[in-house]
Amino acid sequence: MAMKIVSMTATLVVLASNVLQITYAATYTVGDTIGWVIPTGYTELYHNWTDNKNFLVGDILVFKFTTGEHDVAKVTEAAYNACRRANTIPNRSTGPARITLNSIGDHHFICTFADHCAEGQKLSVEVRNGPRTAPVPGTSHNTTGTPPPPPNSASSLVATISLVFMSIGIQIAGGGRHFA
Ligand SMILES: *[C@@H]1O[C@H](CO)[C@@H](O)[C@H](O)[C@H]1NC(C)=O
Ligand SMILES: *[C@@H]1O[C@H](CO)[C@@H](O)[C@H](O)[C@H]1NC(C)=O
Ligand SMILES: *[C@@H]1O[C@H](CO)[C@@H](O)[C@H](O)[C@H]1NC(C)=O
Ligand SMILES: [Cu+2]
Repeated sequence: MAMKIVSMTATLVVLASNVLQITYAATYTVGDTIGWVIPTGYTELYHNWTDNKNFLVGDILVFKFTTGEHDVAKVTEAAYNACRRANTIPNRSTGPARITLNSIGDHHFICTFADHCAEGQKLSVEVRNGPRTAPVPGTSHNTTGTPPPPPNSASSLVATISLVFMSIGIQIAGGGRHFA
């Protein structure tokens, strides 16, 4: 009997940890509806866009731009500060471009066209350790682990509860034979 309880507990722990392992990689559209352009009005557009946002390892930046009019180059902090674009090979020349933030630290991006960077088409984000365990409101996500619940969460709750009871039933039904 004690073994049966251990076994049931193990099943519940496995089920619970599947739920806890969900991660949410946030997908941010740089500049939101403005996209990746030469800012008009004020040069701090992309600096201000990062305000109140958390960037974690695994998150994705989407740079929306017209191919042939802009690009995205990941550069050093020095190149970012000086808008140095000589010998800079753009990482992405086709819009829209998705770049996954795959390491901790500051990540710097510029557009290498003409004086676009000097006019404010530059972005610096500080990336902290992930993974993200809750979705960010107002952004889309790629989830890993248990699939995201369908729109009707009542039916997914019922499904989860029946799964738990099914597993307990299997453990009880099968328990006797293990110790025969
Ligand atoms: C951008 O941020 C700076 C510093 O926080 C602030 O002074 C400025 O007003 C902001 N600009 C806009 C247009 O929100
Ligand atoms: C961008 O390109 C440089 C080389 O030009 C490379 O070292 C770097 O890993 C690339 N980064 C991304 C995010 O693609
Ligand atoms: C995230 O989802 C998009 C489609 O919504 C897909 O194109 C992309 O490959 C996914 N990325 C990862 C890391 O799963
Ligand atoms: Cu540009």
